[in-house]
Amino acid sequence: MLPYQEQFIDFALTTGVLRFGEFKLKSGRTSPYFFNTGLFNSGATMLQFSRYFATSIEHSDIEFDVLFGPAYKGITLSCAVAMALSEASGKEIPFAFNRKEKKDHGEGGNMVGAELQGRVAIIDDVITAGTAIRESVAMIEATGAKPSAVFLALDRQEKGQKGGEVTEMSAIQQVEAEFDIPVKAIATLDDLIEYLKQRPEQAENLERMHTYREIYGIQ
Ligand code: OMP
Repeated sequence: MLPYQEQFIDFALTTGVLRFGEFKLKSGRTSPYFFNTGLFNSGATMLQFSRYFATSIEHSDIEFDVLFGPAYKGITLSCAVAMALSEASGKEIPFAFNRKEKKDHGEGGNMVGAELQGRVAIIDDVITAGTAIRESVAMIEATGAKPSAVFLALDRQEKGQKGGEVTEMSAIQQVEAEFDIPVKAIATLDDLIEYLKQRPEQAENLERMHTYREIYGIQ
């Protein structure tokens, strides 16, 4: 775990975005932690969040031409992270997002922002089933551009589900394999566990996280 990842986990905990407890997930699983980026809901916290995202993207060494955020969460995310990346690099970072409702007047269509061209990186907070990413890939390909990477806030590194069956690969690994594109998250479940290991007062949470990883974690 790199220092910025540890700082990001600290920040997610102080803002209440990352919580330990008992949470029911979309998959039906009961998780000892939950990550809710909807709570980065002020100018200051969004700015800080987007700077961590920018640092993670720079560490990935993945190059791209346009940053694309799927509606709705990706709308604010693509804008904020493009700003943070510009701040860090001094470069123009074109960004775009879609609207869910197609507009039939004015400029029409469902894309807003920079034209999708060249290598397009998708940005989102967490992938659960990968539906939003698959839809994004289809939208990007329909414009003739190339989906080239996915940037996420957290990789839960847990087994996926397909047609009611548990899969050995996570939804993220499935996306990587299916589209042959890299996925890079600011932090992962492994990072969270490493973070807890360094904090003796978190021993109970660590144990619950270990148990959860043993049952649902990917190899
Ligand atoms: P979208 O933002 O629509 O992709 O949904 C993400 C889903 O992941 C939401 O249903 C969340 O409730 C869920 N989720 C988190 O946001 N954070 C987690 O730590 C775990 C989940 C989840 O349910 O797996």
